[in-house]
Amino acid sequence: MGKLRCRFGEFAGDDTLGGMDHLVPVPVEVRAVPGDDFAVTAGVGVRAGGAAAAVGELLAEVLRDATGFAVPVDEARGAIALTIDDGIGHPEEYRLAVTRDGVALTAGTARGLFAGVQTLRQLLGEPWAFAGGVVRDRPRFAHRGVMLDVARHFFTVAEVRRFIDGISRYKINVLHLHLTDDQGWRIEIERWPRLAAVGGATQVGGGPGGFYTQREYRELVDYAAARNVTVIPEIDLPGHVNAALVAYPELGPAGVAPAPFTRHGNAKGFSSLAIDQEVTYRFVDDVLREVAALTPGPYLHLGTDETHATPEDGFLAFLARVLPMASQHGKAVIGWHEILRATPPASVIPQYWGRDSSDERMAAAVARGSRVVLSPAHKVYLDMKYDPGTPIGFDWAAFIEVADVYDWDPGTYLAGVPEAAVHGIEGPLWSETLRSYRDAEYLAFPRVAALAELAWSPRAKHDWPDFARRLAAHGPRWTAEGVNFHRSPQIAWVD
Ligand code: TNX
Repeated sequence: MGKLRCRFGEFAGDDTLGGMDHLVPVPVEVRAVPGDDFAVTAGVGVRAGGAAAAVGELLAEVLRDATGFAVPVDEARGAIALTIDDGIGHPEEYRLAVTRDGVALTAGTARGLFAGVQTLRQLLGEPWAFAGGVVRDRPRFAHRGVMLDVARHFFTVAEVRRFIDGISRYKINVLHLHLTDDQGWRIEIERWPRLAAVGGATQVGGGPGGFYTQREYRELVDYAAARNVTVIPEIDLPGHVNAALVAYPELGPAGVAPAPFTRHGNAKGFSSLAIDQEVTYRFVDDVLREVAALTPGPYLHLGTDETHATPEDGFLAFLARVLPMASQHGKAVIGWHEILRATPPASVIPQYWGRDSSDERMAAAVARGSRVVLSPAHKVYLDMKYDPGTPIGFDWAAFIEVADVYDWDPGTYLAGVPEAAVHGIEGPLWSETLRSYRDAEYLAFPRVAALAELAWSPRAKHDWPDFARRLAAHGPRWTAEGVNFHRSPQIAWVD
């Protein structure tokens, strides 16, 4: 079989789809071996045991859905073999070999196997076969993130799961959930039940809002973990707290309940916790304790952006008390780069959302030993419009087309922040202008694929025309899955 058809369509000519030539993100090394495809037939099985079993089961489910075959998972037999090899040092590295005799996927950990399975999925064509060849792959950056703002617009557990499915296909491994803001509080806190019950009942535009019970949240975190996605919960402090003040007025400087806030407008950074009241610190400690207990991942995100309603000395005093609380609850802290005003310890990761290519505080933090996450707003803010015709989204940072996301180098972007200091990159999807989950998909795809390649693939493989050509083959996959993606005019989409 020389030529494969993608499972989502038939393609004439030499531009074969669904093969080694259309992988996104592009692997470190990939070599197609035409004619050495592995035919997937009714008797196919997955060989996976021990730490590989769960990933093997995920792969089997994918194959069952696509082919209707039984696809058993067994630790001793099956032509598609998933193997853990302790000799592979990097936790997300994998090696894949597809020949007419079978598929061999090897990695040092289940996380590496999961990454390899995502590659394998892109190799599946119809009639059912995996394209022949070999891949050797590992990520450039450890943190490959997307942020979803569930505060301005609430997304259900089912929607967030679907989002996790969509981003993990591209080896995104961090989902930062912006759980609290002026317009809504989305996570149940047992000690402060009105946060969710009252503070969760609003959103932009005045809809019903919503929140996750602790049980739902835990299930979401587990679902993500099974797909090598670490959830980073953000509790935005000490500003962006109007919803919390509606629920508990004693937490605010005025001590009286403000009106619920359901607009977006320009009114950013208008709310603040009462910095000089003890109740504020009991509240923060309780919230961080409960959220930390729900969080297997190492990080809590404490926000700290746009604290225009908090006096500067109060902001510094607040962080001096709150940063140690996060450590007491066993977590490292990420904050928007404004957190650097407090000169935090080097373990704190600043997330840079500025648009400048130099920032003194970022450079100084790196000089002190900090690692950083880069989210320059004019490159990776997924809530920016693609172009003036985009019906949703903002444009305050830029219009951001696919090529804009792709065309920068995180390793050289910020003065004084070398590649080794870059923990990773992240695309925030703020949701003020979103009306539905379909809107979220429209803004995320295909830009997430560009972000993912920038974060995963080595700089030496960076090549816009080649990326655009490979990306074109992903349109039919999104179409088949009902993903509402933007048909960017920069891409010669295949139908
Ligand atoms: C700025 S960037 C914000 C968010 C808004 C976003 C809209 C940052 C840390 N704060 O509160 O949702 O702009 O684009």
